Amino acid sequence: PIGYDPTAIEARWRERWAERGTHRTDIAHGERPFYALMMFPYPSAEGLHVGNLFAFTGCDIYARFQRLQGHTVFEPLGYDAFGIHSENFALKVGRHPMELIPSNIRNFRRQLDRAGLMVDWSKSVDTTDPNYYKWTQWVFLQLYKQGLAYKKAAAVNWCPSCKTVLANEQVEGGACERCGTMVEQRFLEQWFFNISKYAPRLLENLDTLDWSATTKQAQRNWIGRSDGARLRFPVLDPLADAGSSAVSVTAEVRTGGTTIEVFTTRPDTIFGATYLVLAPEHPLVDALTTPMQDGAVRAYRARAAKQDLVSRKTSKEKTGEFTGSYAVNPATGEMIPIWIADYVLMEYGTGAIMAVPGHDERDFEFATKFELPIVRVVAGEGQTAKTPLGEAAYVGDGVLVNSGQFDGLSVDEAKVKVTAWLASRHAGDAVTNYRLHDWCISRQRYWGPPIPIVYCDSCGTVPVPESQLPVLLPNIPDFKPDDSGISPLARHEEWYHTPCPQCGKQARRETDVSDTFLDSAWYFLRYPSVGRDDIAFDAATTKKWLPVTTYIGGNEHAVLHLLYSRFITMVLHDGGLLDFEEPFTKFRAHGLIIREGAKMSKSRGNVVNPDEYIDKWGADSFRTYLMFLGPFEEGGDFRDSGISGVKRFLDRLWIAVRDRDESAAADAEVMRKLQATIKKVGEDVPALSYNTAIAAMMEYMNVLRKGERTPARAEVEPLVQLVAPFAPHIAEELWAMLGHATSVFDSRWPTFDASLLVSDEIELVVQVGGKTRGKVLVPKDVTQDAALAAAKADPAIGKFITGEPKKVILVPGRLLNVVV
Ligand code: ANZ
Ligand code: ZN
Repeated sequence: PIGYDPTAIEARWRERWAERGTHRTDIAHGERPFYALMMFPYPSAEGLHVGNLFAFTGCDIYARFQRLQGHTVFEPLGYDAFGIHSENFALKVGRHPMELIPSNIRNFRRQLDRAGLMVDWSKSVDTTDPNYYKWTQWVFLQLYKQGLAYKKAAAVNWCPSCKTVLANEQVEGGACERCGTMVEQRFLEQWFFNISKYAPRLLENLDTLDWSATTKQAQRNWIGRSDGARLRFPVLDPLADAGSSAVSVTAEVRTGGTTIEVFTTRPDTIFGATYLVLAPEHPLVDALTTPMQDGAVRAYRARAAKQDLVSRKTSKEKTGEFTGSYAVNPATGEMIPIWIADYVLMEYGTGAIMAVPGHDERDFEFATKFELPIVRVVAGEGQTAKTPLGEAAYVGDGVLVNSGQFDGLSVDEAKVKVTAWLASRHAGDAVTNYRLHDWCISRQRYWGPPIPIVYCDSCGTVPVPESQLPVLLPNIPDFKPDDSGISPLARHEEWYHTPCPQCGKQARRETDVSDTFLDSAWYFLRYPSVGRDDIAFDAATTKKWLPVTTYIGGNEHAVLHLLYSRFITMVLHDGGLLDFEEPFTKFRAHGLIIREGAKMSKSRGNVVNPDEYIDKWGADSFRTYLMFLGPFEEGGDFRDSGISGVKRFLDRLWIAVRDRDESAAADAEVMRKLQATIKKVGEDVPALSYNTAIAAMMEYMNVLRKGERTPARAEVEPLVQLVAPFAPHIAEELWAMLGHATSVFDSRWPTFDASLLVSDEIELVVQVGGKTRGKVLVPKDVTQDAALAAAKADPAIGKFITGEPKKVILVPGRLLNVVV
């Protein structure tokens, strides 16, 4: 027999695990708790994707390894099954999500079971289960109680095809990320969570977290802290001064009392602010627009209102309109025109800017197009106050010029001094601004938890009392969204008519459902407490198991999901419900599997169906192969050919254990290699360097089976434990074959004898033309050619080996002599 048959072995072990409860975590009593969390999947109709399996396997290996280290490991998994993905799919295939999603979940579960994950299925969650979303609604109420949930009318990105609001990050180049339709702007009354209030804390806490550096950076960028100033520009009485040329005025005398506040990160450039720009939606626009400019301003605002926010930020060609009014630059005392333009966004800062065309690229383009004055106020290396700006703004560092008493100060000094000066004149204050917007959680869709709010004519907005949760999502046939912008639930009087929880009079339920990101912003709190129907999460259990020890997931969730989860955790902490404020102590982002150089996707037709591979090769080979594709945090290229090599490795392992000689003494050389392998795998696995760990085990196998020798028991037994996290079924089989009655995962990771760890590498002295030029590190049994190659590759030595050497002499273990 040349190999083993995974089909029979794997099915048998899965049954045994289920019977013995091998994967059940003793939540109440387990010692040294270790919470290994993986991002839960959305149960798509296509079933499990290799990308899912790559991620889950990577987490599973980590978790199994921690169990072998003596931790009580909790590895839960569930389904993120609400939301637009599921709903759109249901619409596409003409089925109801309430019927479709459970069947998707069953199929997912079947596939997941075959992957051999150490998941404790007794603690699973399905976000569409009323027993789960009851608590999602409860989370909403906690925010409401703390004054962090509010309703406001807001401009939103609206996809006319998906008929829903999109977050900015769901808009790509002005089009809907899902369907490609051009996005419009609409005004809708929506529920928001005040996450921006938490921006400073969300930013500062990042320093305390052990997370992938790229993920932390993505969060920092998203939160987007800017230090700057709010400066106030008095508006001139429009009727008194419209049309006159720029002259010095005394602000106090001629202003009508209105001021325009701008946010700037460059207060040092205020002497170069030659005009102001307001966002077209700015509330002062109507008051500022003179009768002469009224028609043009109206037309411009109407056009801007149709555009989506993303293309407004990115579009190259500058457009705008003059309001007809002027303000006073508080530094120069000059009157400067007030414009509106769509490159200024209402959502950021104050919705108004001071334009400094000399030193800001966008302002430069705008001023050039509309022939507005451009003044230099910063001079870089070799420049003076008089150096013309030429074709572009000067955005570099330097010293101030044309800036009165501040001339000669560096940009950084001037930022502080100019702000202080303006503050002393009541014209501004230093402020820190954050890009982070409040989180819009309303969705005018069907497939989500109804927002637990009732509107009553007498009592106003009334939160649904906790005792009345869940607000059940009704089963309605007409769940399809339409153009009206209101939720499908708003068509069902029989559902939304409800007695007011306060006064009992007839009232109306909120008909929007909440964002799927809310479902996933707290699911990790629920897992350990699944089964407790009286509470979202049990205090003692939570104290024991949380924060999550290690979280593994995709970098596509680096920003939103992880940020929202952190926010919700902080809010619950502030409400006295949690004693920690960061949910994920350690987070690692896994890489992506690509195929033939392209991301796997259905549209490219290059999706790998894991079922086929598992049928043919077994889950153990498939898992190990996935981990062998490349560094786990980088991912790799999936090729059909590679898996046979991994299967061969497991075959050889099986044969080695089966054919071992129980009475043979272990070979010293093999045992030395084994020590090195135990050490390496034990270091690589916790570092998620799975591919190198597998390579090390394969290398050991070559030593073990050199010349088809029969191994001794001591040479193979620890190897079975090393392989176990990767290939759990065969490891259990072999562990039993070695005479153990209990699971290999209840054994302890093998230790190694450091005294046996001799280095296989030596330092070789290299002489070139009779002179010693350095040393190279080479394998003990290096060949002359390989030693020469190593010498050439060393820059300090290689530079002396010019041309073909006349002669090369290797003194093994000591010296390489190159005659040139
Ligand atoms: C004057 C100035 C001079 C600026 C200069 C830049 C360079 P960050 O760093 O991203 O925070 N700005 C402020 N609010 C804006 C809005 N609502 N829409 C569009 N742009 C806005 O950017 C801050 C800078 O972006 C601010 O500093 C402002 O332009 C602009 F040489 O003010 B600055
Ligand atoms: Zn009422």
